[in-house]
Amino acid sequence: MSKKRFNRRDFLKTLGITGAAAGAGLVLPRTILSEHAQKQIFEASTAHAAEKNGGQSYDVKPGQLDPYYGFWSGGHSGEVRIMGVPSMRQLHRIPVFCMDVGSGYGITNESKKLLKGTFVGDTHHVHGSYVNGTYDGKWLFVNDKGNNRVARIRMDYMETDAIVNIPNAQGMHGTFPQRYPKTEWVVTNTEFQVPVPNDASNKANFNKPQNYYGMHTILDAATMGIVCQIMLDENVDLAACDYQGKYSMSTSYNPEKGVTLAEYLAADSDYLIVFHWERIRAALKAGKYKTISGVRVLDGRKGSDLTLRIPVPKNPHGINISPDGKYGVCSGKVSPTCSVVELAKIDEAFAGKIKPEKCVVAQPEIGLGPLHTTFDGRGNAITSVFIDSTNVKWNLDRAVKGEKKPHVHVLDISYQVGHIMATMAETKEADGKWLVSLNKISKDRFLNVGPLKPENEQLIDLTGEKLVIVKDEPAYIEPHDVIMVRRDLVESKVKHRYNMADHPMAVHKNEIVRKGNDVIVRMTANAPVYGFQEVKVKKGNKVTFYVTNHDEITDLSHGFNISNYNVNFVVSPYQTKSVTFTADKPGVHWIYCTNFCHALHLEMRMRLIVEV
Ligand code: CUK
Ligand code: CUA
Repeated sequence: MSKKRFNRRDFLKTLGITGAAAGAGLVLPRTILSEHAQKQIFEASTAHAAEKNGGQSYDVKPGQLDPYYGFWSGGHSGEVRIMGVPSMRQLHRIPVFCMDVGSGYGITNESKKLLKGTFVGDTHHVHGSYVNGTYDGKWLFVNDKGNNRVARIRMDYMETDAIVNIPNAQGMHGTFPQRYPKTEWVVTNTEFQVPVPNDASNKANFNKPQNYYGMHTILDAATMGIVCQIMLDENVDLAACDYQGKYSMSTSYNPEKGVTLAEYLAADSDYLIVFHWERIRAALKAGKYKTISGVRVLDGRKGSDLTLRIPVPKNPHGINISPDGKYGVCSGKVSPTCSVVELAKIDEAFAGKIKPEKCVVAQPEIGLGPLHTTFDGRGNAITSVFIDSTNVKWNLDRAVKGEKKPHVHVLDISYQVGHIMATMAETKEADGKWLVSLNKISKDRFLNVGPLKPENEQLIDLTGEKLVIVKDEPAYIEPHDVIMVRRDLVESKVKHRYNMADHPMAVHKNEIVRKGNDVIVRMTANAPVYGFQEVKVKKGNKVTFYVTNHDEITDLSHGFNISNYNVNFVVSPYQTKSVTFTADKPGVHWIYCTNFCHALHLEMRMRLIVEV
């Protein structure tokens, strides 16, 4: 084992957290990992740590399938990844807001229609659609912080099927689907406050941050249209929906509308903002909105009866609801505490019977920099603690009874954890089997691959009293969050081939249609041949290829690469894709299959002849 361990002081220096940080409530943590931590990491690296702990094996043998689907957001790669848990095998990558030259997402006409020319995306939070508080295996929803979008992924094909651009807002962040009775609404938050509308018509406010606003946006899950926006004076960060279909809620900060670091940190108390859905529906019905950028905007600022502001310290980050639906846990980030909000009290606070602050029933001290909380379904919460680099398991009941340190176990992780998530933890079926800690920094945990190092995702056995690390996995840029869904809720819904009827342009007969300057080639792919062996076009023609894969055999996908034309995509069984380009380079350009499909895969090719 390497002796060289991660130096926390150096790390904080790189963050610029030194003297000034004290004013922000940050205290310098331990400088190096404790001996205890090193021993623990060593123990974890021995093969049988998990078996010793709870008898649970993380070893998924060749040919065996994982009991959980993990859906990982891919950060500023713009994608979503599917992992097997506990094997941590990467099973699939779903391009969402980004271009993917392997599958042709961003290259084909169909995907261009979704992306509308914007290939930069930053996916943070991925959540599944719900029925009665658990996953129904239908959709995933994911935000794009980079360009103000939310996407929907249909889980039968595991592909992006809708992307909505959200106006009047910037930095879509916390995003959460309705949990009960089923997902009809999806809420999404803006990290950044901006002028509303944020366009030339409102230029008078560009330099007046006091006239910037945050938004809690409600989407219709089925249509991916915008139901309404609720305007706020705060930056709204993470989001959650309750288990009753009554409320959504968001952590928030910066009610002072600062635009510099010192200003964001000025207030000692920020809010958990709760949104009252019944009142929102009534306000829409009563026409109490302004239409801005084509969207109905309701006023949720202080004094509004649509919102409740529960004071919590300080720049809180995660809001996570316990699987029994009783508590919301706000992680303090700049405060070492987690605030436990009893959701039943929210009714009384909205009714004016109690003050909002009375909703907070416990405030245990968890560690330095608590970010996100997850649950084992047995009454324990596990919180990621960024500055300490720990996962802290603590008991909710003990906290509510007033214990300041209701800790069960503190696990050192490597290093600087962001999100953590337990299996099924965002459902009422939380099963407390596995925990994943998404650590931002890997330092010396893996072979050195240059200055851009992988992140470190650690798999933790959650079945025993203590948390035990059983696996380190490197990850490329830059997983933020994850959900882990029991296999039986997903597997039967996932298809092996497309329904040809889902693609109205599916090709049943090979044909070339010429209309003026346009050449439309409609063509099959059927191992090991394309529908044509050659296609002749004239220089300057606008050429469109439609390709339908007619192989129904599971896992027989074809590629379609046009030499010199910057085109490649993959068509899977019964799928149709198309691409349009100008034939501006005369010559012979071989089109070939890029995806291994047949003993004569190499021979699966044809000529595009661009004549002059
Ligand atoms: S997160 Cu997105 S900025 Cu904690 Cu989900 Cu960090
Ligand atoms: Cu078709 Cu390779």
